[in-house]
Amino acid sequence: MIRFIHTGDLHLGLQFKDVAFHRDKAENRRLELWNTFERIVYKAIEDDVDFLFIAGDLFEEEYFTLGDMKRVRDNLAKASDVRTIITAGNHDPLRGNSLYNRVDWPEYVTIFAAGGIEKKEFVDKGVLVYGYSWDTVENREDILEELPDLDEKRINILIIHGDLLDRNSVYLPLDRNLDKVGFDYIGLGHIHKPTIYSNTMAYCGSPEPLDFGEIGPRGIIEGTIDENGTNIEFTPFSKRMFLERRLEIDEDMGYVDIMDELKTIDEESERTINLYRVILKGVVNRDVNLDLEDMARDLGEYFYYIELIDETTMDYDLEALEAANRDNIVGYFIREMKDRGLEDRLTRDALYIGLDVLMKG
Ligand SMILES: [Mn+2]
Repeated sequence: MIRFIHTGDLHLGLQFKDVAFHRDKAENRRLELWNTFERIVYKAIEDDVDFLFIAGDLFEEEYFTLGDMKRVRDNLAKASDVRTIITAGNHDPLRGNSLYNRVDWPEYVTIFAAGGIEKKEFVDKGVLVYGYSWDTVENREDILEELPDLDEKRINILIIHGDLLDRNSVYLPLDRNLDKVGFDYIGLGHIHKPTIYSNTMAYCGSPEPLDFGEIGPRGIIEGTIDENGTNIEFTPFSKRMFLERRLEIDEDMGYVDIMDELKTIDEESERTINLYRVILKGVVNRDVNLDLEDMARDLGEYFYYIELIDETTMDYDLEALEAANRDNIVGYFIREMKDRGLEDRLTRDALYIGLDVLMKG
């Protein structure tokens, strides 16, 4: 039996320059990527796995330094009983001047060369690993064409960074049929959302999410392969999650009510670790001043990070509006909606949304 950990898309070195969240949080995030990488290596050692697969985008070429590369090397060097397998992705392509080529690697770390699918044998483990490294930032090769024959007496594993979701992708489009070729495991990189397609094919996803485009749990894939087949499972491993919540408010709620709801939108143990985006929905009382930045600041001690998005509508003074607009479309609209019955939540929301449009128009 062999045991493995499959990771990828760590994006070490990323500087989070474009993200919406505050600079000190972004700087923290950069350190947390490193910390999570180091935790993964430590786990590989502790769990005594046979292989640690890294399926591309280990680092950000744009920001990475030789010192950073040595830090990667020195971490992996600690895992001397683990075969670490690295295939390069589109963010860390393996071309001539790549930092991958500028440090000396221990013999138990294998970095696949660019230029097509390569095969490496690990005799003591009875394993053949097929790997593919990028040497460009875009790539439309058809790798199914060049797949070598598998050796059925061995365990066959493919590690590759590519796009299984889009046949027209410029990021190495892959075919779902890859799973039918006969590999005991296909460890994919590139899509940051962890996705298990079958027992034998999965995206590990980014172990540490990078922004609000990567909502929910993130982690690693842990697996075993023996004569009965392959078993894999997703293990949450990120230090923090990006989370999105919705808060429905209504015209009966004052500022304090809204803040109280926000403060308790999740357990304290979650709020003080994760990064939250809360979308405010519903109808706001016209006396409540929703200053989102002030509110987020006020909530600072309740959340590690929170940002608010306002998708509310205002509750208009219907009597005054109707009186002032008796003979135009605003008045007609209010009367029509009143006739339909404002005790119905949907009708009332439709009225306020419609008024928003009409008043701004
Ligand atoms: Mn990536």
